[in-house]
Amino acid sequence: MAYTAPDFLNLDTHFSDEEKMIRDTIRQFVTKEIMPTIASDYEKGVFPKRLIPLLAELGTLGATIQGYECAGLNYTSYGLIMQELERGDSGIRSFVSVQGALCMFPIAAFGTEEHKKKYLPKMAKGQLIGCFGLTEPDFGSNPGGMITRAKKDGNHYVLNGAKMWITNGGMSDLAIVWAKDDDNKIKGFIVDRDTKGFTVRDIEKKFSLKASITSELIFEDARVPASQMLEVSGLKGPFACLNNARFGISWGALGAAMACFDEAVTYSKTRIQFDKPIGGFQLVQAKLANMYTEITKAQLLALHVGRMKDEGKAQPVHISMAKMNNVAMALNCARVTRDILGASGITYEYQCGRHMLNLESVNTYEGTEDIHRLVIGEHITGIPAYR
Ligand code: TGC
Ligand code: FAD
Repeated sequence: MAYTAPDFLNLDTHFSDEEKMIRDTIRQFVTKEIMPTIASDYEKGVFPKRLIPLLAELGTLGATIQGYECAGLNYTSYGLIMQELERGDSGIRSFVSVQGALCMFPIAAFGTEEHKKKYLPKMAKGQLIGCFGLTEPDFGSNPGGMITRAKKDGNHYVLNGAKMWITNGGMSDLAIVWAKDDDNKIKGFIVDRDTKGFTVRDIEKKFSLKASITSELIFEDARVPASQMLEVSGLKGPFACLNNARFGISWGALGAAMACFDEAVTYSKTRIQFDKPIGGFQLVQAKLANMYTEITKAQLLALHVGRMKDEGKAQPVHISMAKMNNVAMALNCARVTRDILGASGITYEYQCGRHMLNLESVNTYEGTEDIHRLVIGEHITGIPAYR
């Protein structure tokens, strides 16, 4: 079915011709390559790997990185790419987020020249896939408590511990792993998949992000050359990556919300009950009007934070607000669309149920909705309320 993207305030006029061209290219790609098969991929619980070379060819992997065969786009363009990909499915956007923001970015920002030359061009081409291991079974919202250890042994570090809920884990060629060294400082390591003592177990039977691979990474005396350590120390290393990924998610969630709104409008104009389209009832119109308003506000927030990021002025707390607001907004749009579609909304024939289940994860990962609320609370009061 044709897709009409909501743009109530004609925000198109705020994008450059290049940004619109990038957005429209990805929009067409999603319509042609993702929409025809995504419901079936999701139902089967498989990530469509055939998309990887296509996503690479479009320059979506590590899109903001300059050089090393990456596209070197601005952050607003990157946001628009995420918006369009998540119109297709959160799992596809997740794949691109993790590869670019969580794996290629730390190599570009904290890696040596040798790391950059070795990994970035191949990652941009989708020939090497990365995953990002921060969360542990007992440390999710509080990653600073991690117990994974990196013990120095000559010119190697020996890694022991486990990382949980790791996107792309099962198909990755390398992992960016965060662990505490002998001085209790958090360090990042590029761990090649064939490292002895590094094993991966996929997490099956999910009802969310089914078209995405989620895994556990296990390290048992995994010896990693000291030369694979990134040049950053402390939580600010992983958090710098999260700032980029959370920014992308704030745009991506918009795409899922826009897809749901379009589906709700189309359905409400054609579904007849009590002898007229359900879109003619005031209660249904109220739901559509509220969704339209919330999507419009979220578009303004994403666009403004995008421009701030391009000017180097976006602070983590701005990104927290965009991630918190836009994902919660999208989740609500998906739930309301599911309601407007009645029983049809629970089938794979429509998108809203799939988006709704995906967005439950998106609301949790990269900092839960409440963690971002607390980041904003700390900004307002100066008092951290996490512990
Ligand atoms: P805190 O004491 O506040 O900070 C420790 C150090 O980190 C610095 N920092 C940041 N730096 C850059 N960007 C940020 N956003 C930063 N936030 C904090 C801070 O300045 C400090 O630096 P320094 O030099 O003084 O040491 O640390 P805390 O542990 O008390 O932090 C509080 C809290 C709750 C905000 C933080 O722990 C948090 O954000 N928790 C959420 C964890 C999270 O988001 N995990 C995500 C895992 S990855 C993932 O989900 C991928 S899903 C991918 C997909 O499929 O798309
Ligand atoms: P918890 O931290 O246990 O939180 C449970 C509940 O308690 C939440 O409602 C939370 O808001 C609340 N809570 C916790 N602390 C506080 C507090 N101080 N005040 C108030 N409420 C609080 N991680 C990675 O490192 N890499 C990945 O690639 C990755 N991919 C993921 C993919 C999927 C599909 C999912 C679902 C998760 C992924 N994660 C990944 C993990 C994700 O980042 C964590 O799930 C998230 O940070 C929350 O941690 P948790 O699940 O342990 O929940």
